[in-house]
Amino acid sequence: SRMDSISNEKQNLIIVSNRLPLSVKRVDGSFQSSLSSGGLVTSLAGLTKSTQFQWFGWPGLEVRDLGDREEVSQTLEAHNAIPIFLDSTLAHEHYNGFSNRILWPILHYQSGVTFDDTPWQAYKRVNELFADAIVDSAESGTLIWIHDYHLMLLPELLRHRLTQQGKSCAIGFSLHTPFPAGDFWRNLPVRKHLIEGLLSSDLIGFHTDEYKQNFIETCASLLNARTEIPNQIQYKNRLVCTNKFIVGIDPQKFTDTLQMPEVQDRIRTLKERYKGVKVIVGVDRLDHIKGLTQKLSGFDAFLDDHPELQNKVVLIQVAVPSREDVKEYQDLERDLCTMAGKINGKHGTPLLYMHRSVPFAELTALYSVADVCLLTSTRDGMNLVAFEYVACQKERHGVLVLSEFAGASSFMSQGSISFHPANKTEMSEAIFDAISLDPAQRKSKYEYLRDFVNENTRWDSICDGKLSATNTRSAKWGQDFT
Ligand code: GDG
Repeated sequence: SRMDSISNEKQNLIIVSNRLPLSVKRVDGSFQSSLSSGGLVTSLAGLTKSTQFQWFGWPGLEVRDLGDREEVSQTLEAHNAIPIFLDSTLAHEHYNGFSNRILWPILHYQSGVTFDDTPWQAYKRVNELFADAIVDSAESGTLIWIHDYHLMLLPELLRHRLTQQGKSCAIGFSLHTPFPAGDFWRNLPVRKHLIEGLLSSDLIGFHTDEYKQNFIETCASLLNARTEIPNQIQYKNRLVCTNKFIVGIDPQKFTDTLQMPEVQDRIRTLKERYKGVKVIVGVDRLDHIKGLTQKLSGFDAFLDDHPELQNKVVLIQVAVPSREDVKEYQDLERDLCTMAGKINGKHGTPLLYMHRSVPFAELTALYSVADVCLLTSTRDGMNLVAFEYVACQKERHGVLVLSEFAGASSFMSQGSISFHPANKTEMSEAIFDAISLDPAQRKSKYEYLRDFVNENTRWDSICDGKLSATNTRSAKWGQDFT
């Protein structure tokens, strides 16, 4: 039966994301690729064990010459990666122009976003080019799993092409951002196109029930879709399933790294350096949604409120460079630099602000020596740093201070201290509470979070389990309805 053939061990899977998990570089006239370190990459790496898959995406650089394109394709082939070539202006308008300057802020409830037709046309064009590139590689029965907001039109464009070729495939879509409440989504003039684009999927996955519910309500109000049955959307001749998938981490990777002798050395050095000092750690991409200006003002308020703690607290903040071609991100970086300087001038250098990325081993050492992890997102799909910190706290039982606006907060609030990121007083109190907890309270919070992180590794919850199972089912519905 169809069920049996789909549960076969080696299943055909196509993964699609805007960027490939490998970065390609031109070195002395030839091309080299290296694995990127982003969250999506690590999360899907384990799939190779159970699944035969191809990964489609933009290789991150412009390649014009046909011979060069051939060479890049061959370099990537060894990693099952298939490049979709885009010229640099188009790629820039799609990625920075529409995806990051218009769509991303709206998904994260930022107001004052101005719409512009040129980047929108580029967004459509890139989604079409992706559909063209993928359709020929898919066979009936292949699962196609599309990731994130750069490709919201792709399910519809792909479905259309697949149908033309007489192919029946299940399409899954995972959104890695929040989905805003109905009325906010109206700020986007092309809102209908994007929702219709998504509704050619069989299954749409969200990080939390709230995002899922917002999406369902938007479908009902904007498109008159039928939504009486929980988790399902009926639109035109399609039945679309939605669900919540807890995107997690592989905690073992962190505990293994912490065991390495050089990491142990590093931990000893850091412990020595910060003897008698409470260490607060923050790790964020330099992005407005992470609430970094709020974090620095909250920390400033905390230091004002507690002069007795001068020289007894340090905030180590890693702000990883991100989207540096976008003006709003350049402005944010400048503001943060100024704020960091003021805080250090005023309070005797309690802040170590790093505008760079740190190697993975160093990251785990930092997590491990920190008494507190402070995450201040104004909105955030999930926030995996919260998970990673917990994975490194087996010995210290450090405290997670987590903004109520991070998706992770809807699962972790019981084991953490939550606060409103725009409220400086609340943030200051939350930090103080965190460093004042007694060992028994810390232990019980830690154990709650540890269990949550260990129960929600990506592999159990998404790939091996729910997504393929639900996809199988909705693939069948897809057939019933077409
Ligand atoms: C998006 C959504 C959602 C960071 N700095 C360094 C470094 N990192 C790694 C972290 C973590 C990852 O980057 C960041 O993941 P987050 O989930 O915290 O945040 P976003 O990048 O905004 O991710 C988010 C996620 O997608 C997944 O769906 O949770 O809400 O915004 O893994 O460790 N890694 C290294 N050096 C660094 O300096 N090695």
